[in-house]
Amino acid sequence: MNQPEKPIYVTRPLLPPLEEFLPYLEQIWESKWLTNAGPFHQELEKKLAGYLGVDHLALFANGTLALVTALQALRIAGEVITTPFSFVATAHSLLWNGIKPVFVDIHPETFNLDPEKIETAITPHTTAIMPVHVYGRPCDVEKIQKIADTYGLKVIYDAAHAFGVRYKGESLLKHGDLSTLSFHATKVFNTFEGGAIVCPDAKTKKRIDDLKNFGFIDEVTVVAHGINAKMNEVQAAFGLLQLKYIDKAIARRREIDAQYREKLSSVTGISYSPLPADTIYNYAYFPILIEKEHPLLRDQLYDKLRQNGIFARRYFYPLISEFPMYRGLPSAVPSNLLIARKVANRVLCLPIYPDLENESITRIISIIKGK
Ligand code: T4K
Repeated sequence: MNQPEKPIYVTRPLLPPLEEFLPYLEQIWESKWLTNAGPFHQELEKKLAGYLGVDHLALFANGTLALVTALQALRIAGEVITTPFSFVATAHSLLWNGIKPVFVDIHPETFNLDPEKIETAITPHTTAIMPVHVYGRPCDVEKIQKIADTYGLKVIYDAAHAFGVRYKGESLLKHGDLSTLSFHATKVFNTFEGGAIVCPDAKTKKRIDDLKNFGFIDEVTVVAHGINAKMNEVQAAFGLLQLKYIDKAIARRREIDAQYREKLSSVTGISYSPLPADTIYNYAYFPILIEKEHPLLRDQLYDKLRQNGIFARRYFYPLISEFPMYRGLPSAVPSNLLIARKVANRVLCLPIYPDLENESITRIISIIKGK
């Protein structure tokens, strides 16, 4: 077994030079303003809204709290239609709000919620749809909005993977009633931990800002059982610094994506979706499917890569609907989620991050090719 000197992980965080971060820390020490909508927080909200091309954005301590608060902000209750093919936080945010998730199958090419299957899952208790732009690839936002309009439903996009993605000339994050982002260490843009809600108007942002601060609207008035979901000044300062490097980082991701596409195109038993149409993509993940024609099963290839120090990941296996708190739901029955099951059993996300070296890509490809 050839163990490389350094392991290659599915991702590594974008970290600008440390010396460039120190002046931000000095400012924080000087001002003694550590959290609660401090100056770096305010600046990052403005700069990110500008960079992403959205009207309003509220920062959060992490993406999960952004999801939980987005649901609370719109007073979503009853049943919400969502995808089983996501990180577990998507559905957990529903349970945290006392909402029943209703799982609908995914589309075989985009791996996103299949709009053709949404309508049959709507009941008198349905209040919203929570789709996920999985791997940063746009959902069928037009069809989803049409269904939402017809049935009077809200749409909250879990856009945790969709930082910077543009669709048909504008930010993907402008679709739906709200979109949430994650700035976790493993994401295209990170603030160590962090997240945001993108919203269309100042009134909604005010409500969201109140909810992330325990529901206070002034020193003595609490209007809702809000939570503490505030981003602190160290996180926000890091975000400001990282924003300076983000275009370069995404450009390198694009090169890596192109190398995988080129080098894997002739490999028997490996398939991958084309780049999304009408989209400026962020190359957040590089998922491949290990088809029957490949000499190894998905888990055998996963193990073989690990034995060689390459830590590809099976995002998103198992399906959310298979976890104990979800598997008893009627919509979690395997026969309802055939495509999602097939994808979850075959998918493998290959390493992709700005510092990934070309030699590492060559090495990963040769293992997949069985050399
Ligand atoms: N919605 C969706 C669709 C999401 O994907 C997520 C999070 C959320 C909502 C919730 O957002 P947050 O509340 O997390 O902001 C990771 C992340 O923890 C999670 O944020 C992410 N999705 C999910 C897809 O992936 P793990 O358990 O796979 O992470 P972990 O610790 O195994 O890290 C993966 C690899 O990344 C490591 O092998 C090495 C590298 N890494 C990781 C960390 C944490 C580093 O190099 N440095 C690091 O600090 O969940």
